[in-house]
Amino acid sequence: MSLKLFDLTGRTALITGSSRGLGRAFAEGLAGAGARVILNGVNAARLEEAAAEMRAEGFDVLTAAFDVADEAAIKAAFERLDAEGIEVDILMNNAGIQFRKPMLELDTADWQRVIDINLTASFVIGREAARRMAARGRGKIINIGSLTSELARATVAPYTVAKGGIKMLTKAMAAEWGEKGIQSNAIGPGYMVTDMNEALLANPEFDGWVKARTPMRRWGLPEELAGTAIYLASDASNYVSGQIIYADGGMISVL
Ligand code: GCO
Repeated sequence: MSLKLFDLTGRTALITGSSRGLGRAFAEGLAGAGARVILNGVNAARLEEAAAEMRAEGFDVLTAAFDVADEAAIKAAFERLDAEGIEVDILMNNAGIQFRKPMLELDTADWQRVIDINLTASFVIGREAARRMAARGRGKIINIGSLTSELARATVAPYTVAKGGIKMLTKAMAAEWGEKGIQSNAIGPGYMVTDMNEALLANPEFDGWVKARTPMRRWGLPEELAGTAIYLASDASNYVSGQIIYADGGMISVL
């Protein structure tokens, strides 16, 4: 079996929320496998900075600054790509936020914001990309789930509901778009060393819980997710659809 199956040369990947954290690691991974990457974020200056750093590594990088919770901005971004003749072969719906508060104290506006960014955005951006992929008869969509796609943890209800929804959205996309040549899969990161988890990492009790609860006894590093992304973005996964692959040090598989 040839490693060429994992080669992304000639493919273009849009990764939402990719100026830093997991999104940046995904972009570095796909670019390292040969893809041209389109970085996305809300902050245009930070995006250009990330793009410049990756171009300095020799990667082919474009940017598309838009808020994933803004449907009009999403449509405009895809129309700009159309006008520039840029085809999105691979979409990674990575952008996400966390909001930790017990439900009894949670405002509906905070709940809705997490759902809009962590779930609805993946549908809206997925639909825009899939309309164009379907016209070409091929495409790869990779959504980002979580351990909370399967299990709940107190204080993160909207995130949990959104990530549970991502697992099923991934399957719904597979159900409807398989016949159009589109594979839809997801990655479920475990506890990763990211800005989003800074407060948890700094909490010795929580840190200890993660290490005790995870068979590999440690937090994951963003770059450790890149291989799974390359697999799901490449021809190596051409008959894989509707799946969620957990990269969590074994956490979700043990009691
Ligand atoms: C939390 C964390 C988690 C992780 C990850 C685990 O508050 O428990 O933020 O949600 O980020 O999603 O899979």
